[in-house]
Amino acid sequence: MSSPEDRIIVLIDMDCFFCQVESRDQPHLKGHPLVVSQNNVVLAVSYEARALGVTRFIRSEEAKKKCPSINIVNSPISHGKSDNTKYRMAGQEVIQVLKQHCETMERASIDEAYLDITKLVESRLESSLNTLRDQKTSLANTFVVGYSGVSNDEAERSEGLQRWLKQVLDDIHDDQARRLATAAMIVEELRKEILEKCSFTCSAGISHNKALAKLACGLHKPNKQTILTTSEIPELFKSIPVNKVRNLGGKIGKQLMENFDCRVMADLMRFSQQELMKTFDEKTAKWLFNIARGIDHELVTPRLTCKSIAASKNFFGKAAITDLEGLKEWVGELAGDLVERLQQDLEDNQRRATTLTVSFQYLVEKKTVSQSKSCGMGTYKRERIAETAFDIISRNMQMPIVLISLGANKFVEVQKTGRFMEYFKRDGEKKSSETEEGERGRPRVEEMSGIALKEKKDVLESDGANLVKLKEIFPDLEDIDQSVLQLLPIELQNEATLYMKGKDKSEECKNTISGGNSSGMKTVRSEVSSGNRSLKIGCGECREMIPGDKYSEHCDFHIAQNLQESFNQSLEYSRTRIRDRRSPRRNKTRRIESYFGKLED
Ligand code: DCP
Ligand code: MG
Repeated sequence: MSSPEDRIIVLIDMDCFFCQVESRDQPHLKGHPLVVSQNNVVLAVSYEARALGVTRFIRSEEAKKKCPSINIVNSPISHGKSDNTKYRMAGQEVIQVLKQHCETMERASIDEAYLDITKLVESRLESSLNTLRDQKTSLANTFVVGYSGVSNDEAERSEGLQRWLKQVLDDIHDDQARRLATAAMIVEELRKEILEKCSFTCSAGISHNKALAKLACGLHKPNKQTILTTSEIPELFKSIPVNKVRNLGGKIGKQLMENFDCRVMADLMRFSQQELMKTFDEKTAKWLFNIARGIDHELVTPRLTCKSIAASKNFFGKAAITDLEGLKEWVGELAGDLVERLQQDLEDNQRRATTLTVSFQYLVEKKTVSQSKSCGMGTYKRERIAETAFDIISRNMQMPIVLISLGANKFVEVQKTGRFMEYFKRDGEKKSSETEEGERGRPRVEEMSGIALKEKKDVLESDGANLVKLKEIFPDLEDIDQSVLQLLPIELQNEATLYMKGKDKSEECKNTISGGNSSGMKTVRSEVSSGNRSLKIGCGECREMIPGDKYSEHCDFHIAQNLQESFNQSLEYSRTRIRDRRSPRRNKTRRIESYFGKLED
């Protein structure tokens, strides 16, 4: 491939997806006007209902008024809010079919996926062109931009397609077009297989990048596919509104219309990158300059799962949350919903979210104010997530609250293949064969004496590799979920216990210091100082091997560091700055500072 634009990219988008899922469950709805509503708002409209003027986002009653014969299905409710699990799982069925044919696939939404089929096309180029030449396939649902007309008229489609195909097959030099024709054959097959296996129709866009594939896909629906060649872009862009292009639907599109008077994509061609940089940053300006010419370098990132999982709810009008009781109730519901989905996701995709993002909106003088805060997530426990969310939102104390969203993101894999448990079993097997190597050079436990023996044994038996593994599963080791912990092989359970002990120990000391008594710290020192000074001791906090005679000093450093961190956190969260310079907190901070000063000396 000489350039990224030589890629063959496809967008598959399911037709009126929620409606198809519902009519698969209730076949008597198939072929009839149908809408799927959530909270009385229409989210999906069947093509039969669209033909009768029903549109998305109207209220169910309005849909009924427009089309008295309409069937209205309310989507399932769970935790007091709409539950899309059924639709998500149906989308997953389609992904499973596509996965059999294409590795480079990115799930873009509940019913959309991008596929990079460049390699597949290469491998089938010659044979597919022969098939097309021999007219063994009719590409029955394929449209070609610039050839097949803008409507879904079949005669026009067929005539235009044949004209284009003749050109493609005669001109052996138009490699791009030949590869797009091959792609069209492959996509017809994929769509047929989806219909056979899942009973869903879908539409597709076939072109050289994500933006063009997405644009092409929307041109002919339902149950159709559209080829967009680069040579047709200038003409097509004369009629494409700016906000219909991927990534231009929001603020950027609005700025282009307001600041540059761009109505259609062809208008954007008039501006140089420098001119665009007067409004946009360099990266955006460059992207806009390229997209005006149909160029988009964004790769299809292999990803079959969504980047984040969120449980959200709007609280419109009288439903707005006005007190802490209401807030507590709803964060509990949303956390419950989130946890159910995260647990399912863990089972399905063997990954754990590491970050929790709490977003909420409240009204101030009838204006909506949005806030969002992210923090580490080391547990899938409903209560802990609810507490964290409650803490974040209530700290703000602004009412009424009109939206709450609890999102989990930054996922880490917990295994590459096979089941969760098998992974750890395999890993455990590997570990035992590595034990000999890992043991070399370590002091024998019997070499130690006194009270410190037990603690040192624990520390010394700890293995850095185990800690790395443990961190893959529990990125926030501060908050380990015991129920999941019990599923792990014993060495990882031990590692976690050791880690927690190390934490408890420093917590204990922290508490003692905060209370104005330093005896806890001294105890740790005296225990450790009874050990063999020639040995190195693994630090339970930072995992470094520390010479025995430096160990107590090292522990003190962590104690002070932890204390400092906890002060920093409370300072960050505090809404009012410390005003009283003589406050006890200030005195404590000074003590820590002087302690660090002492260490540096
Ligand atoms: N959906 C939703 N909320 C939105 C938009 C869509 O819950 N704001 C749901 C309902 C849709 C599904 O997601 O059925 C897929 O969205 P699409 O935009 O792909 O719309 P459809 O699949 O319904 O129709 P189309 O045939 O135009 O793709
Ligand atoms: Mg769709």
